[in-house]
Amino acid sequence: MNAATPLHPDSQAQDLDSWWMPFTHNRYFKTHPRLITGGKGAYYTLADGRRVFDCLSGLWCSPLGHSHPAIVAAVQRQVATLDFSPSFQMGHPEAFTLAKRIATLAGRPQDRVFFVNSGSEAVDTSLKIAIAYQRLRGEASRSRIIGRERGYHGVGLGGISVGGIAPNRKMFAPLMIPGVDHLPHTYNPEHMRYSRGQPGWGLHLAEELERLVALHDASTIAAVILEPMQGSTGVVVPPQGYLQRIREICTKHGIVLIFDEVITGFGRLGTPFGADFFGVQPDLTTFAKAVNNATVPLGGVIAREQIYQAFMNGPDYAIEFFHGYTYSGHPLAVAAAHATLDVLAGEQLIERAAMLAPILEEAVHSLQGEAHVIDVRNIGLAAAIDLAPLPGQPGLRGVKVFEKALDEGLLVRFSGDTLALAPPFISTETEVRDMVGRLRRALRAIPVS
Ligand code: PXG
Repeated sequence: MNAATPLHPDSQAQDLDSWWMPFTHNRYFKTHPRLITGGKGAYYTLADGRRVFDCLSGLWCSPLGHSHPAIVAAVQRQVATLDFSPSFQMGHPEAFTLAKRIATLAGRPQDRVFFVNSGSEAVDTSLKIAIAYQRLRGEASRSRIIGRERGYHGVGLGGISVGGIAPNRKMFAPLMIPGVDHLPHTYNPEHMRYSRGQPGWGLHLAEELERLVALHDASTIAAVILEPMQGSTGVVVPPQGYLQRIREICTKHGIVLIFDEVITGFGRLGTPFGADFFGVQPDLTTFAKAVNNATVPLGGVIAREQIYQAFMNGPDYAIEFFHGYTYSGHPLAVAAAHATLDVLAGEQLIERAAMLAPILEEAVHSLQGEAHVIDVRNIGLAAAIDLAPLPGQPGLRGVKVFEKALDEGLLVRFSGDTLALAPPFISTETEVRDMVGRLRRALRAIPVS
């Protein structure tokens, strides 16, 4: 910084150059800035004073709304009591109780929870646990991981290797972990356009896992990682019976099944985890985001008791798993998570998400037939709308609808020409219906070509 650089951010409010923003069209953004300056409940305040409804609960992560008083108070208390404590060879009491609460919420109180700081770290941690577990049980030849096309598992080197979104992978091909293969994704517009909830078509795609086992041999496969519902790619919902069949095949062949529940964990489908919604239990579960309403970065992996026990060998003074982060179990993140779980239970917000789900379904499917709309999908309190791309300019329609929606008082998420909706659990029925009504107006305001 030179002497002429203003120190106070307000004095250079227009200078947006320095922050290289993540997953953002930086050049367009910096000529069309969109700044958020406040958040309260289900609404954000923009720099120009406008109040907008938060249609994606932040980035799928703030279902209790922003600055929930109970969470604010818990974090304030914690920062004044213990701001940081080392988690290598030391621990603070609330992290242990939080781990038990999370395992219990998952319906597997004996399972163990490893804390990290993000979904990406949770995914890479789960892959390490799976590979190490196979080795510890005498199956070191199982080094291969199976992901799925269109899957999003964060941006770590493990996560992009098992993920299935080409732009996230193509630049980094030399860094990919070797031996990964992918299941086909399950989206097929011909067979499932405008389906509500789980499509009836597509169960046969689970048999592709048997085909990969036949190709590579089970003795080389450590784990399969899937999002129970593919969120980032645009709410791609598994066909009926699909996850059950994947579970059966994994069990039959000794393959660890990992559910990436970074989006589906903590109530998004109206059940504590996606595993509960679909009635299929994995061996490892990743989580992040809503675990503490995104107030302080926190993620983790829930591991089956038997997987944890496989690591517990050798002398008891030796470290069993050479992995962890400075901020694993950070006191502020943990305090925010306890408060979040208190509110989720006390205000029955998971039940509320389940109650709002059919209202969202009804509302969002009423967009069928509107200009630009080519598909609508939904499950739990989540939905996606595919828009017809502008000829030769994929992604531009999404930007245009996003901007019009902002004028209508909505912050929607667009990714390419797909819009995603995942409103806060605290939303009212009227707000959910109104969100779709405003989106309809935004769609109608966009020229057809
Ligand atoms: N797994 C899944 C299933 C995710 O959805 C991650 C891992 C990575 O989490 P972190 O905390 O490292 O970002 C995610 C993240 C969107 C959107 O608009 C989705 C995510 C992140 C940002 C935006 O769909 N998912």
